[in-house]
Amino acid sequence: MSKKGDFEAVRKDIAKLMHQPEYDDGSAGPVLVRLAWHSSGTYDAETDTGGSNGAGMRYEAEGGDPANAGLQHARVFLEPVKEKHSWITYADLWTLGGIVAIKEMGGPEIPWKGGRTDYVDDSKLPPRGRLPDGAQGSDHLRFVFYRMGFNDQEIVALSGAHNLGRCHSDRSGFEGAWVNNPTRFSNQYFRLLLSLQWRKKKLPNGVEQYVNYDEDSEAELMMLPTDIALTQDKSFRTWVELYARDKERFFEDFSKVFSKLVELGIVRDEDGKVTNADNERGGYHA
Ligand code: ZEM
Repeated sequence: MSKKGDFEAVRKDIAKLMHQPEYDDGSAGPVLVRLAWHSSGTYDAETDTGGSNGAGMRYEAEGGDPANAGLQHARVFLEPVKEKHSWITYADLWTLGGIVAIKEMGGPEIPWKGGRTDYVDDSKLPPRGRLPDGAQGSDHLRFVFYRMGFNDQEIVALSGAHNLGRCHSDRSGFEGAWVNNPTRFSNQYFRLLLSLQWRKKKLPNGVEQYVNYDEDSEAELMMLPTDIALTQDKSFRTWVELYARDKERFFEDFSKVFSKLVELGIVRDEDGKVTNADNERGGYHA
């Protein structure tokens, strides 16, 4: 147990659980990043619903959304940290988990502040279906990410997270990793999007994705239809090209946009204190 508010102690314990030799590519990092993203990415700016406040994924309505399949692994990885630092809210822990994971995998430092609540406000619950569908194209990406309040540049920067981790046919139906070293944060994803030749492949389960046919590469790599859409849309492509050639710029922009992502729906006063989180009523009310 640490002192309430000692996020440094929490960060250290999250960093320690990164190494998971039995899991996927040996790291809990990628799935932790996806947990942070999915807990935040349900936000709708217009109705001010969804977002990381409330940690709604603990409950079936949100946790059982097919888009969140597999994220229980991330939540299980973080459970010992919650047990040790019981004062932290899940909403803070899940967003901080992604921030620490990115840093541990060689990515940028990302500004993060605590203060999210685990109180579930029924009037703020997001309906299912708000997260993006990898089988779609650029119109869908704009529809989903503009709803959260992001622009084209931010959509492309955020997509750079696909440097990390992989698709699992038993979770999303897609299969494989985007890059050869999926536990190292870099701009490789953007470089491969432009440098390899991608062709459509139908998997045995009927799902269509793109694979490269570069015979020299170590393994077959993949892209989602939404990833390929970034190279086909003129406005998106400009940013893909920039991030492919300028890793520093990608790191800088990714840091800003990921920080914005985990703040969606969080309101703070001048001192950074969250003003729209009810932490007295921490539990779920149905
Ligand atoms: Zn993802 N993502 N994502 N993503 N994502 C997957 C995996 C990961 C989309 C998507 O459909 C999928 C963002 C944006 C978008 C990560 C981070 C971020 C998978 C594979 C799919 C299908 C899931 C599986 O089978 O396990 C779509 C359509 C997106 C729209 C642009 C954003 C934004 C992210 C963070 C900033 C990460 C880290 C993974 C790898 C997870 C893992 O378990 O390895």
